[in-house]
Amino acid sequence: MEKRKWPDSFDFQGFNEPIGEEWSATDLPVEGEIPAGIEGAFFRALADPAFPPIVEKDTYLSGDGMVARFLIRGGKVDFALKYVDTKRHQAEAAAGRALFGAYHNPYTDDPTVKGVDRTTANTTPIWHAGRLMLSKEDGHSYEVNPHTLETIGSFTYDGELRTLTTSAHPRFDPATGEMFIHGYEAAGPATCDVALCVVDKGGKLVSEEWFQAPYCAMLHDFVLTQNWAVFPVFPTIADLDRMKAGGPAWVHHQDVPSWVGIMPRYGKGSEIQWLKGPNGLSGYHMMNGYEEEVDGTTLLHIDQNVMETNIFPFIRDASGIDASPADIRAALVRWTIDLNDLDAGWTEKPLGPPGDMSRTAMKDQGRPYEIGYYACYDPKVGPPLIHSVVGAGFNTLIRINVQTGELAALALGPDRSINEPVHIASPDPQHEGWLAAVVDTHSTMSSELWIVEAGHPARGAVAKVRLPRRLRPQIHGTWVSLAEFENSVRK
Ligand code: V55
Ligand code: FE
Repeated sequence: MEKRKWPDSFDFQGFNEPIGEEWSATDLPVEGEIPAGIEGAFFRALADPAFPPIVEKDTYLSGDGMVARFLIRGGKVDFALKYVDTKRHQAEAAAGRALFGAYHNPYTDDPTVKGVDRTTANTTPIWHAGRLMLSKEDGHSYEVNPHTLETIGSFTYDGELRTLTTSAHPRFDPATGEMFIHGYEAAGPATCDVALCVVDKGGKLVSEEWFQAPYCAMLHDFVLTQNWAVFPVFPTIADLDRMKAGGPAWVHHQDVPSWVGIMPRYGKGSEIQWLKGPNGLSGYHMMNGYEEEVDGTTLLHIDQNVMETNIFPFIRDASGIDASPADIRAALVRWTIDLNDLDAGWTEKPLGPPGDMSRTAMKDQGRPYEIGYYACYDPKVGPPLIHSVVGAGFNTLIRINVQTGELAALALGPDRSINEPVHIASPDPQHEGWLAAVVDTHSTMSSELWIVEAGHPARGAVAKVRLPRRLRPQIHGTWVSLAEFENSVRK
């Protein structure tokens, strides 16, 4: 292939330089020992553009979806990486060049692909009811065969789905086995319609309730508790006229309030209630949330990283916001809502240092919990290194006890970036399990899979799996036990 020419921005440089090749390898070299309790598949979504963009500037977020899988069995590790063969990927491969235009703006596409599904399915590998689905918030997920990584097609629950989108951040109730998944811009570009879908343990779509958001926000994630679905809404807003004029889809508004919508999780869309909060905030991922009975009322706690402005440089540029990432104030915080006093809005309490890609054990989702994990960039560990979606990679892995504030950290030093970890539950319920994450070394441009004791991240990796080739940084990942993997719907 002729050498591809990439735009001059961090999205395409250093560890972010596109790779664009499918490959696989078996029995990778392991330093240390894979703990015997770890058997399963670690699926990862990557963004890796097959062709240079047709717009002058483009973001990392636009890259074609690829799905990666580490398969861990009997202490051995296999790896495979393949494109998600979306309609978009097919159309561009046939043309031998990019045809889809600016991020999230269909009005900038080449006329030959008008109406073609433009999602890249590059954000999260979702596992539910024995199926693997690669998702992005701007369209429907694509089902992928978990064994062959071959793409099956767009996934719409047997055509039952009405929303035009489902997000990359479903929430699961570990007790019922249900999956709750929302979709914003449910009725099309820049619409305020949001859908909340309930999918039962068997994978059947049992309800789809719509509500109106206060504005068309980039509604990336939400929180599920035992009774509530909670939607933090931040003022990164799409505008149809601006999009039609070929402008940026997303502009962040420092002078527009944030909101939280709360809806009974099995309720009607019309039951949503809105609480208004401070102007200009931003957030993408929520760690967890739960309800607590206190003095005759119910408190709803939502734990998430909240920032004073949007973290994506391309969105700040489009918004005329001048701030370097290192100066943006942020923190892991707890927002608490008193269900008997919604007019009071919410209160905020700091929990931990700023960071993102938060995880908990699946058993803790939506109920009172203690332990969370996330990645952060700590300037004391090293200078910012180009890695992943916001420019500076994460160099520290954090374990936090959200009840006591106790922190433990694995600092990776000045030459490494860490991708989002997955939590792997242990067969021993007394044991906290493990975290697995790909760690990238910049000086050697190489990637390794690290396995860390979840309860003791500061001790470092108990096993490192060396990869023969560099990986492009991950977006999100999902752990699937070997039993679930082997009982998949697709064989
Ligand atoms: C995010 C990632 C996306 C996207 C929108 O992490 C938001 C946030 C990889 O794609 O399209
Ligand atoms: Fe995300």
